Amino acid sequence: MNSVTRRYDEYIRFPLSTIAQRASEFLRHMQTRRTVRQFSSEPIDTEIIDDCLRTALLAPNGANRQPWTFVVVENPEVRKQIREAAETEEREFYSNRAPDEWLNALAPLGTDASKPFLETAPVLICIFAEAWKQLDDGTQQKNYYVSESVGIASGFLIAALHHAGLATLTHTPSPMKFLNNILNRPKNERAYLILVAGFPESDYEVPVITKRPFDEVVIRI
Ligand code: IYR
Repeated sequence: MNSVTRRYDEYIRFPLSTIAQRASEFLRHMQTRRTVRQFSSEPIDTEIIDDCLRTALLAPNGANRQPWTFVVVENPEVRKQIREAAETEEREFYSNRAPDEWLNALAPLGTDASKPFLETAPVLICIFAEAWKQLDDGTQQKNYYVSESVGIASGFLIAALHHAGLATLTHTPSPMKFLNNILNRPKNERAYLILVAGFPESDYEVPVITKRPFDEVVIRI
């Protein structure tokens, strides 16, 4: 086999009782995660966001190409531009593009075209998926499982931010091409997700939702 390997010596083998305890503690912690749509403007230290991003960069991904770029936007002027462009797309989505079926599906969430959190939250992490790389010899190198890889990294990032004690919102205005223009990203990168991060506004309320029953979605054979 044409590979270079080394001993995996970071792996920690816990006692079985510890493994069970850790699994249930993590579950209990993740059960407290909710998507937040109203953020306070309280700032977050750069180092905290950077550590959460370092966690995201550890995600498993296709052929270890790490086909992603995370643009951290704190600058109020840039956030204003992003809000304006996103709301333009969203107004079009809510009033024309979205079929009634889709609008009905969103009704319980109470969302609309107004996206003030893009300016109030202290941090927007704009995540780009890299379809291919431009090599020095001028050729293009394809990346693999790009959506899957970036989705997994985004999941790591959401879990890391929640674990740290911060709230997030996955925001996907569609189309998101405007992000390439505002943030000056090259054409081999596709805007994938805006992850809004910060602290929930005080007395923030969440939609009452339920999760599908475990036995309906987990099948053991
Ligand atoms: N992007 C729109 C609409 C929207 C779509 C889905 I699917 C959601 O789960 C929530 C919102 C918006 O952000 O309002």
